[in-house]
This record gives sequence, C-alpha cells and structure tokens, in this order.
Amino acid sequence: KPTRFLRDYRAPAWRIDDVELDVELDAAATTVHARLSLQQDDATAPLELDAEALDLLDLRVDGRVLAGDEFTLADGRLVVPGLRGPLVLESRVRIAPDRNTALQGLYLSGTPEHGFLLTQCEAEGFRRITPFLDRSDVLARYTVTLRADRARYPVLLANGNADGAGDLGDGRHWARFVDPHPKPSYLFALVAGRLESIERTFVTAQGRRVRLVIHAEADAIGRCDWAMQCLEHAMRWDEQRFGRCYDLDAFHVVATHDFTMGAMENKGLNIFNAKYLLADPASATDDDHRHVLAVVGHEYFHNWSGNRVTCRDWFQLCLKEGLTVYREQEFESDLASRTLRRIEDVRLLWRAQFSEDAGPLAHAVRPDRYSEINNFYTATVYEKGAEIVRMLGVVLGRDGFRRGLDLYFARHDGTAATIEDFLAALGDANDVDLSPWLAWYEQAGTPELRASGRHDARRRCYELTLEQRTAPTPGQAHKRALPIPVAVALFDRSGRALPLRLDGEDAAVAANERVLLLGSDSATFRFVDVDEAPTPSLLRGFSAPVRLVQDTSPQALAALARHDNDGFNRWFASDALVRRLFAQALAHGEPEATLFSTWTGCVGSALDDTGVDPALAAEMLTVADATSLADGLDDVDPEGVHQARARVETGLACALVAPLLRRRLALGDGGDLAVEPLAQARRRLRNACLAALCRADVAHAPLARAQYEQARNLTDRLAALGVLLSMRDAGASAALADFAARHAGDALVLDKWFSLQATEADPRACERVAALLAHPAFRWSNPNNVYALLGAFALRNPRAFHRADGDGYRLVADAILRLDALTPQVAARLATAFGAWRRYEPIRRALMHRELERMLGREHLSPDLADILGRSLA
Ligand code: BAL
Ligand code: ZN
Repeated sequence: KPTRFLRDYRAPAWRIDDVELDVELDAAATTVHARLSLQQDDATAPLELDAEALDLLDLRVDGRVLAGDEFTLADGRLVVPGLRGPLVLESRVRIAPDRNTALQGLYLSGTPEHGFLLTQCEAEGFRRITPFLDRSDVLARYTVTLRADRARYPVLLANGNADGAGDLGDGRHWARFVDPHPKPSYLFALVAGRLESIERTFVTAQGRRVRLVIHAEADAIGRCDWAMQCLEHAMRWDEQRFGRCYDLDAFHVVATHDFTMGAMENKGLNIFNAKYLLADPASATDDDHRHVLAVVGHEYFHNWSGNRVTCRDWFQLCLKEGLTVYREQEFESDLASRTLRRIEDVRLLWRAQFSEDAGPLAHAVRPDRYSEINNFYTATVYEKGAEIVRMLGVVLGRDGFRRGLDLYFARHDGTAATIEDFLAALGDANDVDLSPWLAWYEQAGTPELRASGRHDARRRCYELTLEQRTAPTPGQAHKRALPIPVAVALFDRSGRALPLRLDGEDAAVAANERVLLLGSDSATFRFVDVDEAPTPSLLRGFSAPVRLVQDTSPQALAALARHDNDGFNRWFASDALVRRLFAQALAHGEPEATLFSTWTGCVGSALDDTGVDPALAAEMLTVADATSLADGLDDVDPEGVHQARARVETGLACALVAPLLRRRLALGDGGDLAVEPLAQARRRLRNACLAALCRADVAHAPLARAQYEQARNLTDRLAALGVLLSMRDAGASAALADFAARHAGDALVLDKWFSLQATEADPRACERVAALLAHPAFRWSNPNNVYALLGAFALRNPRAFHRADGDGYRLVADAILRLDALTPQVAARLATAFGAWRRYEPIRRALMHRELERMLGREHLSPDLADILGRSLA
C-alpha cells in the first residue's frame, strides 16, 4: 500500500448525506443494495469510492444503469468520471461472508450451520460491504433494511432505532433500523443469527428510557449478567463524572468468539470479543471481571468520545482512543481500586509502549504517515495517548478538565475533529495556551527525566533539578523539550508531608503535593522553609510517561516504599529498588546484600500490615516482568535477564517465608464467589503469597495442590495450576489434564490453559507450544486462540521465544506466514515480536534478522504484514 501523509489531508470532494442499505443476508452469498445521496463539494473531482473484495452486480446514477465503460473498478477503487452532483448512486454487490477469514467487513462467526453473521468495519472494513467514501470525515445518516431466513437468522440488528419488522411470507423476515445520528462508515454494524438475550431498562438523567440488550449464543447467555451490571454502572458514571447521556432508544451489545479486536464501539450496537464480555466466577478470573468492567465502559464511553465527536482522519486515531482509554481508566479507578489500576497501567506502559518506542516500530501518538492503519492500533496510540490526556487532566485540574471536555463536545458534536481541536477546546475553556502539548502527540520516543535534589541547611531550602532528554527515533533525529508535569511531595524524617512553598511565593500550597511543570530542557525548583534534607516523592501517580532517573538513596526509596501516602508511589519506590537489585544481579550475579534486605524489609512490612490495600501488597510482591526490566538495555541476553530476575524474585520469597505463611493464613481460604474489589484484592494477595512460598521451597507444593483441588472459583484454581506448572511439580501434568477435562468445550477457559503453558519460563515451552498447535481446541482462524498460544509465547515468554538455538523464532515465523493468508491483522500483530531485534546480543540478533528476511521474502504478503516487516528491517 502507498504511504499516506498527514500533511496531504484534503477535505472530501464528495459528501454522502443519506445512505439506504438493503441487505439480503446469506452466509455464502449476501447481496447489498446501497442508495447513496451524494453532494459534490469540488466540481472538478471525479467520484472515487473505496471498494474491496466486492462482486459488483450493477451500478446506477439517478436510476440509470451505467455501462461497463462508464466506470472502472481496480485496486480497491471504483471511479466514475464526469459526474456532477447532487446525485443518487445505487450499487448492488455480492459478498461471501463464509469465506471472509480476514474478519473485516461482513463475516461469519462459527460454522455455517450454527454461527451468525456480523460486521467489523473499523478502520477500513465498510468498503468490503459496499462501495463507499470509506473515510471517517464522511458522516451520513443510515437507514438499513435486513432480510434473511427467519429460522436461520431470527435476530436481526443494525445501528440506531428499530423502525419496523415483518414477515416476507417465504420463511424469510425483515427488520429496518434508522440511525438519526450522522456517523462515519467505520461505526456501521449489523448482526444476524440465532442469539439469546438479556435485557434491562435504563432511564438516563435526561429521562430517556433505553433498552439495554446483551446478545450471545445460547451456551454463553448465562454469563452476561456481570457485563450488564458493568454497562449500567458505565452509563451512570458517564452522566455523573462527565455529564454525558445516552442518545438512542436501545443499546445493543453482542458477543462473538471470532474478533480481531477486544470490542468495537459501533453506534448503538457494540460488538464484543466474548473474552471481554462473558464472566462468572466459575469460568472467568478476577482479572477477567475487571477487564469486562473496563472494556464495557470503554466501548460505551466511545459513544461520545469517538462517535458523537469522531476523528477527521486516521492520523487522529488517538483523539478518540487516548481520551477513551483515559475515561475507562478513571471509571475503573472510581469504581474499584485506583492504586491497582494505576500500577497495572504503568506496568503495561513499560512493557508494551516503552519497548515499542525503543525499536524500529516507534511512532508518534499521532503518526504523520502510515501505509496500513490497522498496524497503528498500538500501545503508543492507546496507552501513551491516554497518558497525554491524563497529564492534561493533572495540569488543568479536575474541574478545568471537565470544563474543557464540555466545550470540546459542545463545539464538535456531530463532526470529525483533530487533536488541534481538542487542545484548543481544553485551552479555551481554561484560558490557557495548550499548543506546546502538541509536541507530545507529534514526537515519538520515551523522554528520560533526570531528577537530582540538594538540601541547603544554611538557607533552609531544597533544590530539585529536573532535566529531560528524548533519544532519536526513526525519522526524528532531533527532539523538542516537552511540557512534563511532575507531581511532587517532600517527606520529613517522621514521614510527614511538608508544606510546599517555592522561592518567591507568598505561601505554601494548601495540599502537601504539587505539580511542577518542566517546560524546557532543564529547570531547578527551590523549595523554601525546609529544615532538614527531605525525602522526595517524585512523579506521584506516574504524572508523566517518562523514564525517571533519580539520585534518591536506597534509604529514601525504602522510606517511600514503607510510608508514602500515595499507594502508587509506595509500589513505584519498591519497583525502583527492584530495578537496582536486578541491575546488580545482571552485572555481578548477585544483588548486594544490604540493599536486598532493605527491600525485602519493605515488602515484608507491607505483608504484615493489614491496613495496607491487599492489592498493593500483592503488587509489591510481584517483581517486574523481564521485558520491562530489560528496558533501556542493549545487547540483551534474555537468558541472563531471566536468571538475574529469578535471583531477585526467589531471594525475596526465601527472605519472607514466615510473613508469607502468616498472611496467607490470615486471609482465609479465599474460596468465596464474591467479585467486589476487596474480595478480589484478598485473593490476589493470597495467590501472590502462594506463588512466592512455592518459589521459596518445594515443601510448600501441597498448599498449591490443595488449592487446586478445593478451589471454588477460576481465579484460585488457575493460580494454583500456574504455581504447580512453574515448580515442575510431579502433579503438574495431571493437573493440566484435569483442568482441560473440567473445561472441555469452553473456549475462553481453554485459552487460559494455552497461555499458561505458552508462558512457562522454560525453554521447553517452545516444544509444548508446537505440540499444542495440533490440539483440537486450537483453531488457526480464531484470533483468541492464536493470541492465547502464539501471542503469549512470542510476546510474554522472552526466555523461550528467544531460545539461543532460534527454534522459538522459527516456530513463530512459520505461524505468522500461515496466519497471513487467513487473518493478516493477526499475523502483523504477532510479527511485532521481532521488532526489537536490534537490541539483542549478536547471535539472537542475527537469528531474528534471518527470520524477518525470510518472512519478507515470501510472495503475496498482506499489506499488514509487509508493513510491519518492512519497518522492522528499515
Ligand atoms: N475502536 C476499536 C476498538 C476500541 O478501541 O474500542
Ligand atoms: Zn477504543
């Protein structure tokens, strides 16, 4: 595909005001009759529509059938020269949903006998349904009529409000939907099939009665109650926190097992990967329950941040995704544990986004070019995009941010906007110029923030010097200084937060935490009235997505890990100690003993203190993953990283056996079925204790065996199974077989079983994964299966994927080539595992390079995969 550039953006020459779609549904041959009311804004421009994988039956303009020489259809473009608008263009096309394994456009989920039909149109799937101006700045009103066999497809759904249904007399029936809200084509959706449903009524703050309906296949509908509760919470929360109400008579949600994404925010008809919708304690873990809460919220919140105000073009993808991820984070933080959510988000940012930024696939949150937009649904666009919104929230304050968002929605409702529009609305509502923040959207790379402090006893002041630097990334050699908000608190020896007054200010700020804004390469902030050398707590709540390098002493970090009044920063300080210990273990084989006992003392005291959030204690027990520990290293030897990490992790466990046993016992059997945050947090800690105990001493294996047998929920059973597997316990194989038998036929649970084996930190996981590819529950055409087995192996098992003999690379490269012919998006995502190849030691580097070259040398690669491979090798 040719590269597109942001600078080349042009407003559309033609617009579509109204769309009427008539769809005759059939798994093997669906016909789509489209009637487009077109306006011409540029009198010189020919009509050019996007059209892919369509069998064009006929084309009419204002009722006249066009002859074959009056248009061309090639390379995904339908061009009709010489037309003058306004006019009505009608097309009839035939498509084959049952052969659509790309899972873009209209496709079949499941088998022709038992499956159902559905669509996925973001980013460019609608052009596989009908010829169209398939771009996000063309907003149209849709009327959609679906016709289908009633027995085979009893449920018919499309966006908007229901506008009639009836029988066609020949075993078929019809249903019509009118969506009053103009929308871009990527938000179009239809669903047809045998689906069951659960339903509730929600009354919005504006008094609108809304039917909430969740649809799933018969064997899954019993697992939708949690999602329904989450949806109701999300709708109320968005009203209360952001003043956003729902705007149609019905909100439908549909679950499918065959989906490339997590879920999709189609207007009034969200479609969900079953993984993020189905949940009950017997078949979903606590983490699954929290993910359902977050994703149901995320898709619902898109109704405003994405649907009512959409993106002008795909370069602006972060406009809707960054903002919506931020809204989702706030939703979960308000409803469950803010500390846990923040820790998990930061762990994800480090593992997925910092590493993306450090390799050849680095790109700006708003990229200025792309060839395949599907490859930009990345951690950078989503997670770093959310971090930028979070920083703006920190700088503007809660009320200022709300004012800005209100203005953004009011100004741009019903239109397609840009990042500039977003910053202007937030700035205008607060009378500040936010244009310097554009640099965060335009500049790739992880800034390094250096912080050094100096106390001057004579002048009773503390000087904090902050410096920033961003290393070059592909295509961006020179970096600008960014506005970096650094939330700070200073603690005295007794752990009291000091009042914070900067030199030149009349009085200290009321709160004992404040945000310093570093707007240039470096700055020094002088706090006055500071009698003793304080302990600085920096970047509180991770107030900016930077790599913090601080000169804080181990004693000061330990004090923060024990006493910081910000839960996140307690963990952050503990993690900083882990990284120092890991670096020592990597360099010298062993971490330094004094530092080690300083750290284990901190974690031990969190374990013993029942006043500490159990989720926080569990996180302090969980050592950073290998990918995140290797951040910033060159010539990485994954085996060395694994060994160094294991020494830190095992050393911690051995040092804390007594408190681990004490706390695990005190937490009780944890076997209840409650899913409220505290119950989840207690299970989390109990299972973290179990894992650590079994790491310390195989004598604790009976605890894991007993928990496996007696567990009454999936969280505990799966945790115990994971422990048995990682201990290579004699009973592990039997437990694995038992687990598979208990959950036979349950695809989502078996995916966890696949992942557990694929992520076992043992080089032999490679052979195991190769064998599991032949398991009857594994389908190459199912993205969840592929991510659960191959994705988990390639992206979350560095020790086995990076085996020195290259077998891990070969296994994954072979799989990618096979997948590319089926579902290119999935193949491309898997191929990102090779992106960081230049950061590895020479032997692995050469092996990875060879596989990249081998893949790129294959004929007929999809544009998705060719793009990832090409950029990786550039
Ligand atoms: N828009 C694609 C799925 C999501 O981010 O909600
Ligand atoms: Zn989204």
